[in-house]
Amino acid sequence: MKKPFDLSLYLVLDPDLCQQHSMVETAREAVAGGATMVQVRHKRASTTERIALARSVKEALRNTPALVVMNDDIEAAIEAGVDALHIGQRDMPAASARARIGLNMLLGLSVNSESAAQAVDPALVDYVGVGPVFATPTKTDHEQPIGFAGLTRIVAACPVPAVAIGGLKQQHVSDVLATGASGIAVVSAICGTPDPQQASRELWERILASRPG
Ligand code: TZP
Ligand code: MG
Repeated sequence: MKKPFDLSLYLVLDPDLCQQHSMVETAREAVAGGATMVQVRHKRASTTERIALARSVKEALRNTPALVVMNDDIEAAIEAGVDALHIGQRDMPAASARARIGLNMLLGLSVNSESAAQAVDPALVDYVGVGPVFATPTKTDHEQPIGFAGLTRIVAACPVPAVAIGGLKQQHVSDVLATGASGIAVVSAICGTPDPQQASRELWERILASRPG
């Protein structure tokens, strides 16, 4: 069974930014502070290393509601038994990914344009990552930044829930959620901080404060 998912506070782990704490420790601390999903994204690692890392993250988050996502590496996702696979537009077609992972794993897809959002098939894809909202040094090869206006249009065009990414910090939470996005995805706002639990808690408090009702 696919697990129910909550995109509210989506941490993407980065091995270069997780300096003061290991990636596993960062995941644990971030979830203690409120992170709802944790993506293992390690471009330089081998599949074997990604499997080991994902297993360690899963173990660290075992008694929490947070979900573990694998970026790009479909074999690692299956082997580690993570909750979700996240792919980019250029990685592989969503239909191929869905055929390979089956019906029990969530599938996330990156989108950067309204046309890509309209092309999303909700029978295949469970959520989208939309961005970059702002230019960010964390991903050097990112697409053209879309800003909040672009985010609003893309979220509206998309048939599945969206999480915004790219240059997002605490002060952007309310503007992100006002676009209709379901959540905020961050790397440096959590990984690059001395206290990932505190950074997550502050983001989480802004999320709660920004929600209607
Ligand atoms: N995809 C689009 S932007 C980005 C990714 C993985 C990096 C976002 O990093 P940060 O540090 O939150 O700006
Ligand atoms: Mg990718």
